[in-house]
Amino acid sequence: MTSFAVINPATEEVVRSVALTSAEETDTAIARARAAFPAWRAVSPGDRARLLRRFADAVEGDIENLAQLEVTNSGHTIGNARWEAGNVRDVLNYYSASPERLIGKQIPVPGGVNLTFAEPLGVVSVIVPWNFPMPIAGWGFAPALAAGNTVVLKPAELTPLTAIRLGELAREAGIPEDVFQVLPGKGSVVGQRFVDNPAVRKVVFTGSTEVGKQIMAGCAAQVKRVTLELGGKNANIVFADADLEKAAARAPYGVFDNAGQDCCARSLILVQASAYDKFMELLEPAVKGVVVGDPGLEATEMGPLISAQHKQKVSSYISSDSPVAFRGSAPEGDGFWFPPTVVTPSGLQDPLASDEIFGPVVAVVRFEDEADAVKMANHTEYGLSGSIWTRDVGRALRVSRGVEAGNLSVNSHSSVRYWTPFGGFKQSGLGRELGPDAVDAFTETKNVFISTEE
Ligand code: TAP
Repeated sequence: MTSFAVINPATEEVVRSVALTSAEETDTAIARARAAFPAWRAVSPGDRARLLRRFADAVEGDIENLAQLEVTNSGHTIGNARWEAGNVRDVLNYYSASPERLIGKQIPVPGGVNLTFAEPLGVVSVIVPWNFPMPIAGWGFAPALAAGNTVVLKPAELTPLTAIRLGELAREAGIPEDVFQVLPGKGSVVGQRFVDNPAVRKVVFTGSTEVGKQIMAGCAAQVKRVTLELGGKNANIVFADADLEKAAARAPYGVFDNAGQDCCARSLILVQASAYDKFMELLEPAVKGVVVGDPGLEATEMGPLISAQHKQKVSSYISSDSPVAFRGSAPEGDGFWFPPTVVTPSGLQDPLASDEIFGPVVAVVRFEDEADAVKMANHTEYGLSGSIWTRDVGRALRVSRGVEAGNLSVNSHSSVRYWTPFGGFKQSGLGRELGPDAVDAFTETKNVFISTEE
């Protein structure tokens, strides 16, 4: 068995060594999940709900530990990491209401009675990226378990620690071992078995658009169900009639949160030309004021990038020729640090304005009018999120309807609430997670007709 050395990205110190699951071990785990499925789906709705609530309580009791693990493994700020652990608890509690509400329909038909049932799929697999290890895991496993499926989950190789702990907490809460298994390992090994092993009935994938396309193609061979949450290049559109002070003060947190390693990061700021100079004047102190440093300190607002390799990728976008307007600060020395950086490319053809850099780099570009803003926001093949800053409610609604993205916010940068749907248009994904309907994506509708004829 090979293992992986987990590195603290803020210090570059080795935290722990984690064994990597092999392809054979993955198949064994899938077989166990399959064998556990009939008993799990037969657990009465009330008991399944109770087990999920107990799991939520176990997470609640471990929030500080989970948060510290994420600070150490992923460099998330302690404030964010506590929110992320709390999100797992909330998502479990929210979907604990589902087993008792998997309600079918009675549809009027001649000659009998027609019923529909929401049947679980069987073994569901969840593949998680390194940028939000806890919430993204929970968005998959909570509704999947609630619907009566058994789950195999693969955290990103770089960030397995909180997922391993969540697996332990599930067992402590009384969820049978084979019903929810966490398999740390490589995407090309464990993730690939999830796609290829026919006993897995669904792949829930969050990650890059490139790998998502491969997963979708692989799943096609078995018509395997798939949900994809992929990349984004999200526009923050600031109209001249907006509260410019507030728009500028909030803009850094719409992109630099989690060091920009967020599929919803508003990494393209589109500013109406007549307000551009004023906005940039206000943006500079806001960017320079972002507190970058030790993620374990309460006051820190931005930590390091996840790895040396990722830092290299982000750094490759900035050279001495880059149109850098201004930058914030970052610690020197050990750790994968990169300062908040504002660039002003001449247009959307520049990779700074069109690539998902996935780091603390934001491009600011001018637009002329409303039509122009919508066209520019839609220039990308992505379509995940975005923001609109204006005081004109009609415009806010028109632009919200015009932008081709799954999650928009007006006069804020919020994307994720566990009780509202989340997901992407175009190449940002397929399907929706969270919200009242997420459980539907983990069931098949079965139609049964019962003849009443003599
Ligand atoms: P990826 O490289 O795509 O990795 C995501 C996950 O897929 C990891 O667990 C990875 O495993 C696994 N994987 C890699 N190759 C695979 C394969 N051939 N078969 C099955 N699984 C495979 O993405 P990343 O770099 O970790 O994450 C960043 C990307 O995720 C960004 O593009 C970001 O926008 C996107 N993202 C999207 C969302 C939503 S909700 N739309 C949320 C977060 C992130 P290993 O890396 O462990 O080998």
